[in-house]
Amino acid sequence: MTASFRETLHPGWGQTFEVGDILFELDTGHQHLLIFENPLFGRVMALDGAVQTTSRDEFVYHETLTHVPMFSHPDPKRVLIIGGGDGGILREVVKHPGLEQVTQVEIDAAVIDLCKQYFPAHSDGAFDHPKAHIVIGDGIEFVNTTDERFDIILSDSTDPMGPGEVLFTERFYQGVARCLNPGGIFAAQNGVPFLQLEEARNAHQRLGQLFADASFFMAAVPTYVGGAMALAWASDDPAIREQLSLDAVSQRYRATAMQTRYYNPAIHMAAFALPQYLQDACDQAS
Ligand code: AG3
Repeated sequence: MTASFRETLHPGWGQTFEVGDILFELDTGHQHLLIFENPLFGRVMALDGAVQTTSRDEFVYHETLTHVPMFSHPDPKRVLIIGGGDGGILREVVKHPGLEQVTQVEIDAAVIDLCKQYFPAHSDGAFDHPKAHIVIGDGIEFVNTTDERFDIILSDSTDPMGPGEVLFTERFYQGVARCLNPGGIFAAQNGVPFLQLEEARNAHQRLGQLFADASFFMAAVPTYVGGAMALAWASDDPAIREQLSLDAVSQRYRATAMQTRYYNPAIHMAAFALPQYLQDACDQAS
């Protein structure tokens, strides 16, 4: 019999992976971490029974979460990443030539070490990039105490359970608001709203109290099953999103000459279109 892994993130229903070699299994003290091989998705990492990343489809998520905010901003120089221990977001952030500094705050050093070893293409050397500054620490503490200010803050967290839970609280969002520069943009993993509508509603309601503009953008990540994933968006200036043009995005994208596999300017503009059930949940929440 072949071994299998069944995701337990959504009660009553879950995707199943055939498990080839188990490469790593550990209780990190923060969470239960499992890395295994699957014939279709390559290497798969799960934390506490929820799929976090696979080598085959990670680019969809990392490119969208990074480049939609980065190319919406006219000139992002200072970036903060919360979580994101596999380095996929960091890899995409350092592709932006105008970047001056990126700080990443990850609570679990073990995740970074293991991902360097088992998912080297995720970070692709970015942890050693001269503009990258890695802090092992608590993201919520960091945003509430740092003197630094950022143009873009990206939260690449687990779902709101276990260590990721605090990254969906008012206190975290308040910290984000406090260290975002004027015109800055916050973006965050927010689950698949078809199955996790409450999480979208909560985030929207909390962010809406702190930011003039709170919304979502979307991407269909194959292994984040249950429909397209919602990525939270917040900024103090609604015009950044509402008046963004395809021309501006295309110009910024072309100027970097970067290679992407999912992201492009048309995807960028389309990502802001929300299904009506999510739009309605936002309207009720605000
Ligand atoms: N970040 C997002 C995992 C979320 C999975 N959630 C879900 N399917 N509802 C994982 C780390 C990627 N760098």
